[in-house]
Amino acid sequence: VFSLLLNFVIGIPDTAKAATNTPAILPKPVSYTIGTGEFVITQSTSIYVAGNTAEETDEIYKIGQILANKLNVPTGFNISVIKSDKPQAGNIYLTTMGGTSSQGNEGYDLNATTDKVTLTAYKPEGIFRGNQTLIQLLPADIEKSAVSSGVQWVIPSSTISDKPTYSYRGLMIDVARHFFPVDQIKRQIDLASQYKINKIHLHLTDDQGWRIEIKSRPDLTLIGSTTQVGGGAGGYYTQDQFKDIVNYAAERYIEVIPEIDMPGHTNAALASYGELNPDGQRKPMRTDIQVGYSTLMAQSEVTYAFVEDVIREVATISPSPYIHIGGDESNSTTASDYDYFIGRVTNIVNQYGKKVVGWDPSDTSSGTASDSILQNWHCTATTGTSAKAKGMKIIVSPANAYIDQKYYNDSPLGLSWRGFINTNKAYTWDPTDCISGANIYGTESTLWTETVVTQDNMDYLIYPRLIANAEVGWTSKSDRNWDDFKGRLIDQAVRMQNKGIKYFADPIVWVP
Ligand code: TNX
Repeated sequence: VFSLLLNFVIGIPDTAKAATNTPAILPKPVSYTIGTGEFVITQSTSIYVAGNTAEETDEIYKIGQILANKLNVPTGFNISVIKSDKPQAGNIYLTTMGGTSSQGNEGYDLNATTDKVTLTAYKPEGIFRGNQTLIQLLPADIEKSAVSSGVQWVIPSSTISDKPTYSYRGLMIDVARHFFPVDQIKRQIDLASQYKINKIHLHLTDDQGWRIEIKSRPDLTLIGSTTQVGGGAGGYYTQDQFKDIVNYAAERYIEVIPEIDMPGHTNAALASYGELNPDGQRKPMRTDIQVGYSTLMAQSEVTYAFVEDVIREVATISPSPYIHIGGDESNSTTASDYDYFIGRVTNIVNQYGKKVVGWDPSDTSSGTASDSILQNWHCTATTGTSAKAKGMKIIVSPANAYIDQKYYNDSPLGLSWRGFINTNKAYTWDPTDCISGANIYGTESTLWTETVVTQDNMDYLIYPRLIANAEVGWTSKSDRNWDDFKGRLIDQAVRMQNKGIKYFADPIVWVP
């Protein structure tokens, strides 16, 4: 009562107070109880790490360093990481010792007392996910990129047990329509990891641009990368830059899935190599946003020699078990050519030791392998039925996950062919709405970038909708509730600001 009165007198709004007393965790954990008292991080706090093997300890040590770096910036402390399974009072302890297989790869248990903070997981990956929760338990200033003095770095006594509902929770970034430099992609990966996103799908090629160096096919980047939607300069990632992105993501326990979109969405390739066209002539590059006009020649061996060069090199630089082969909107490919093409390319991908992901209707091809994954984006009654019958895993990307669409009619950015997707729409759905009774691997939010030019544009469309989608993938349907989510998202505003995210203050959440 006294503190309420004090807040009233000095004018701290109730919401600000709620934010410090009841940390708003996004996505919502399986269970969370707050106890009495709190743990305080001070300049003498260390992070203790211990794994079941020396190798695992080394891995957790690196995760501890990422956490220490994060904490040291706003606190101004010099928190260090210590390899030891005997944590002293006053410290944070990250360990897989005592973790159980029931936690799965990403699950964790977090126990904070006045004495210490203990995070236990079955795998180091679970510790990384748990650290994101730990950070959300601290005051919002923990997200600042400069020292914030006078803050008490408290973690309320907490008992949290958590693990995800779906094991694939992805974000696709289209770097073909507009190109984004490595640092901007890394920044989005880092931000997404804080909401426990664990897959980044890079849409590397499309009609308007080819964005990945292929050494055996230099014209793909010499010619095919040189422009983008609207006629800007475009660009591409060298293979070393791509590997750099992959490593950066891997440090955050995020898998990067590269996409080479085929047989449609291939104008940049057709513009780079004349031999890929029926008349042997290079197509002009295009900077408009039409879809469905381009195709590789499904009946030409020249095509498959090209595809093999590309897949071979991508397979070499990409550690993911998957290569996404596109397969969407091949409106200029006949049905039988499409059927044949998907089968041929599936074989090539498999020969290079990778499995296929494809947009619907790639699952309908007679050549689709049962260990291929379907990305079901239409989510109609018929899309995905082949995949289901073949026992394929399915990633769902319904309109609710189309974060390239406008929020509202008057949104300055975004397309609108799938409707307006405000934050409520991005939250109130379930993967089983897309397809039921199937083997759903998880969800993916898609940032197509026809209207996205700058980093701020990306932030605007991604946030807060990615947070909503992330909770749909992580938290079970029965634990999800719009009003509860909205309350936690309201608290998240100051954190997003502190992180430097130029999010859209959706009026359905932040009442103007
Ligand atoms: C359709 S969705 C596409 C993309 C466009 C998007 C625009 C899908 C698999 N293909 O080529 O960028 O619409 O929203």
